[in-house]
Parts: sequence; structure tokens; C-alpha cells
Amino acid sequence: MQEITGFIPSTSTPYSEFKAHLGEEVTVKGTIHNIREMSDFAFILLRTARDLIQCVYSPEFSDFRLSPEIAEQSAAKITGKVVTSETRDGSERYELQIHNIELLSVPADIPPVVISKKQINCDLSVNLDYRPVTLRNPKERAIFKIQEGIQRGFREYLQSQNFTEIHSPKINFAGAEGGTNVFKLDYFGKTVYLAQSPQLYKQALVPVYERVFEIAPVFRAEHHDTSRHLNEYISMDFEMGFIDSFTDIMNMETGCLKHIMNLLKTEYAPEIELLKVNVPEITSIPCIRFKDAKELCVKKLKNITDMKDFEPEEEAFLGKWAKQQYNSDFLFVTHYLSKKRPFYTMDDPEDPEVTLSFDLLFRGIEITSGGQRIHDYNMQVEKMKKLGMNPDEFETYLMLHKYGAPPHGGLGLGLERLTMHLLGFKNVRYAAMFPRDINRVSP
Ligand code: AMO
Repeated sequence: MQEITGFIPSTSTPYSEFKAHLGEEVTVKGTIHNIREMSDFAFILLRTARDLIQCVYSPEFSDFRLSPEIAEQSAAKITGKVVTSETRDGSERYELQIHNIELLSVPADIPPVVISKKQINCDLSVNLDYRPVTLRNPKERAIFKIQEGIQRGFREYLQSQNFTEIHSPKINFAGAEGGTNVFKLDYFGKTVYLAQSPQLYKQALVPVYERVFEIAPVFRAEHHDTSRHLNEYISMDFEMGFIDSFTDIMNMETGCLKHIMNLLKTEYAPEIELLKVNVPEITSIPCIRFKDAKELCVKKLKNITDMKDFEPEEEAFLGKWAKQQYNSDFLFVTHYLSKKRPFYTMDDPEDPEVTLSFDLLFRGIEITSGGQRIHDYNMQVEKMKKLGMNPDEFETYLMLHKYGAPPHGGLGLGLERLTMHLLGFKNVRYAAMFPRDINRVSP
């Protein structure tokens, strides 16, 4: 009888072990990324999970001969001798002198877009139409490897701070953020809503675990086609109890971002190098009140009409201002107006016109909203009524307040927004693996 032991024998040598095998024969499994044939030899680039391995074919190395079925995008098992490779900058690289190629699969057709060049040279919409193929390009896939690093850093840091990871439902009885950008769904004859955020649930879990976090998709029915909005994005949320002030949340986020950036510099160095990413140095993050930031904008920019919120150009200006004044890529803007923040936000007891809330700007764009929440039952019911909401519809949410909740707060950080600005993209779709927008639900 065959028994499964949980052990998979290694049949492919990773590039990171080539140095240890210098002069020896090894076998590597991967996809043939690029073939450059010369008169009597050829370079074959083999794409593995994270590397491009140069393999050199020459009739001098063995009796094996190249054949036409060995084409780009074939899955292959290449056996060869590890040798040092000449590099322009003198850095240490290794290549394989091919002894044999065994094909494991062959593609039915050639890719619709050239993916074997240094980068994809086509319009964003074409790139997105062929995403399962264009993501194979090393620069494209590096974007999402870095995105993995951001999520990993977020998770690692919060776990180190005793947060519990949760998963809240995405089919909900009410929108959590108000506004019109909520998707309605027919649920066996009832109207329900796709989660705009895990807000109501992460708060409910504070009296249970004190500190919780979630990394998950959320849905926003954005009716406009903008370069910074998606209809589905990954929200990295946390919520923490027993805070003394909403600055505790900002401190937690600052610590978390420091950890993320350090992790990217160390564990994701190949992708950071490939995409020439300018990883920000964070020592501390300056803070400015909304009112003071608005005054700065009014002084420096013309035609500002909305005094209750920021236009994108104001955020861009504040980003430059923080860089000049504090040499910081980040800026916390605090104390947003009460009428512009959601129903769960705590007003400032010293000035109820403003809230104990903040946004974090990164290189001039909002990547986070957060703040302290109302934990008192009567205060929450009052605020809902003031905003024209029916507290009865939020009975299950209000159990949090009714049956006792500590002072608490948290934040939501948009993963694609952070990735977009870290990598210097002009459009958030470059930072979404399979973006959903008003015109796109495929692939
Ligand atoms: P908010 O609605 O401001 O706050 O969202 C938090 C962060 O999510 C990102 N974001 C988006 N990213 C891409 N496309 C969108 N359509 C989009 N909308 C928002 C931004 C934004 O800063 N519950 C609160 C958070 C909290 O207080 O805990 C919330 O969701 O980066």
C-alpha cells in the first residue's frame, strides 16, 4: 500500500544553492522564458519562482541537441553544470552549461503579448486583458511579490504586538461606511450589502480579543473611473482596545510601517532592486491638524472651495510640504471635521466639531483612515440619530456598546494604494493583480 508521509523529495536545485554546487551537475525545473540562438550556441533563460537562470547551450557541452519543440513558455527540466558567469559589473553570478533538456509541457500557442523582454511594452488595458500571461514578466510579478511583503510585514508586526487575526463576513446586513458606494445584492429575496470594510466586526471583536487585525478584500461601488479607486481592494485593518489616546493607533501604524519597510529591504531585496524602488526611511512621522493643513493649502494653492475635505492636489501639496519641512514621505493629518467622518468616529470632547481621527498621507496621497471610536452606547445611538440613521437597523452592531466596550480605535490601510505609491505608479490598477473597476470584471 502506498503511504503518504508529507515529504516531497527535492528534484530541482534553487538558484540560491548554485554557489554550493559550483562545477557540479544539477537539475532545475522551470519555464523557458527566453531563447536567444546564435550560430553555434544559444542562451536559454529559465524562469523559476523568483529567478531567471541563464543556461547556455553548446554542442561542446554534451551530445544533447536543441530541437524546435523547445519553445518559450515550455515547462522544462534542465540538467547542466554550474559555472560562474561573466557580468558587466563584476558581480557574482552563476549559469548552467546545458547537458540535457526534458520538456514537461509545451504551450499550444505563442503569448499574445511579448513577455520575455525586460518589461511589458503595451497599454495598461492590454496588460490587464492578458494578466495571466503578462504577470509572468519578471518586473510585473515583482510588483506582487513586494505586495506580498507588505502584507507579511503587516501581519508579522501585529502578531508580535499580540493582535489576533480575524475574518469578518463579506455579505452584510448594512454598509459599514455610509455613503452611496455600497454594492447591493439579492440574498434569497432580501437586500444585503457587500462589505465596504470590516469596521462593524473588528470593533465587535475588541471586547473579545482586545487587539484584532484582518487582511481581506472589501468592495466599494465607485461610480467614477479614477486613477486611485478600485471597486474591490485589499484592506489591511486593525482595531485595538484600551487605548489612552488615538495617538496609540498612529504609533502602532508607524511601528508597523517601519517593520514593513525593513522587511522589504532585506527579504525582498531582489524585487526592490529590479524595480528600483525608493523605500522610505521612517524614524518618526510628523502630524498636523486638519484645520492647520487646510490653512497651509489655502495660502499656497488657488481655487480651493471645499473647506471640509481635501482635493487630490491639496494632498499632493501637503506631501511635498512634509518632505521639505520634515524630510518625511509620510504625514498624519488629524482632527478631521465631525460631519465628514463616519458615524462610529469619536468626536473630540474639547471641540465636538472635530473628531479624534486621522488620515495618513504617503507621498501626497491618502493611504490610511483611522481614529478612536465611540464606545458609549448612548453616545453612539445619539450620533446615529443625528446623522439620520436608524439605530434599530444596527442592533447587532450596538451589542458592542450596550454590553460594554473599552476605549478603542483602529485603522484601514489600502494595500494597492500603498503599493502604488511605493512603486511610483500613476494608476492604482498597476498595483492590483486582477483589478475590478467600473469597466472591468475580467480576467
Ligand atoms: P476608508 O474608507 O477611508 O476608511 O478606507 C481606508 C483606506 O482604504 C483605501 N481605499 C481604497 N483603495 C482603493 N480603492 C478604493 N475605492 C478605496 N477606498 C478606500 C485607502 C483608504 O485610506 N473603516 C475605515 C477605516 C478605519 O477607520 O478603520 C475605512 O474603511 O487607502
